Amino acid sequence: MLCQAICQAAEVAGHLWQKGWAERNGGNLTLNITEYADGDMRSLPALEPPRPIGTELPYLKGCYFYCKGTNRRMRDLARHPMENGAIIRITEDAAHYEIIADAVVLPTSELPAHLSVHNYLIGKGSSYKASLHTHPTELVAMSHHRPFLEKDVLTQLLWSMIPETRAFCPRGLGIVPYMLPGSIELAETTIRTLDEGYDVVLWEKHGVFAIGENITEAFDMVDTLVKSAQIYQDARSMGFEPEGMSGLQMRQLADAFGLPK
Ligand code: 2HA
Ligand code: ZN
Repeated sequence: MLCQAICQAAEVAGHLWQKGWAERNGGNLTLNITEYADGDMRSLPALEPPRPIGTELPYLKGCYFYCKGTNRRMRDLARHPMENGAIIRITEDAAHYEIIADAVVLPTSELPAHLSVHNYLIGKGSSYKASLHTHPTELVAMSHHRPFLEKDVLTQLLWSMIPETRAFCPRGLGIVPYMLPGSIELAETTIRTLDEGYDVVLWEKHGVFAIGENITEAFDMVDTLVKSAQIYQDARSMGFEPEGMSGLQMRQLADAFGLPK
């Protein structure tokens, strides 16, 4: 089962590269794999002394995560997930992690955001186990336009481009103002925005952060939003403002499929 989760991460990493959302070492992903931590995994020694997370995350005490390595490429992780990622264990003080397998590959630079989000998810009793950060070109481009950064403007616009986006990204797209990549501030603002009810948030002029039961689900929501962004941009480049589905059409869709909001 652990292999399956990591294979799924490798498959998604390949999609990210193919989509053009993962230039160089861009993006990162983490999986909460604590449910697969059997006696053998729990008895693995740390490969080096514990490192600070930079914050204390009480719900993560003794948890296990698969993390993409910092400076590692998604296209490499797709083929060699254990050489471009690592399994870490959170120590008893809930403020440090130790790398236990397979090799000393330092986790992603966005570790504070990823682990803080996992801590938040466990704290609220969520069954979500995966978090994904990537750089989808069309969505990042749209984040450079101030009017799109008003609350739920992009959600409504992207939902209205094609019924699938309303149906398969039913919680919309939250907005996080530009903040230093890798910072605790970015992690905390991401959590506050997810807590408003979103499963995907847009990091202004940087990328998106998505959560899901598994990494494929997180990827699919981003993919659906990007499809809408592409339809919008194609229409604009053909010289017209797309009409979009009406409010009534979207409400009918929400009623028919029992969608939230
Ligand atoms: O991991 O995308 O935000 C590289 C990044 C940092
Ligand atoms: Zn990034």
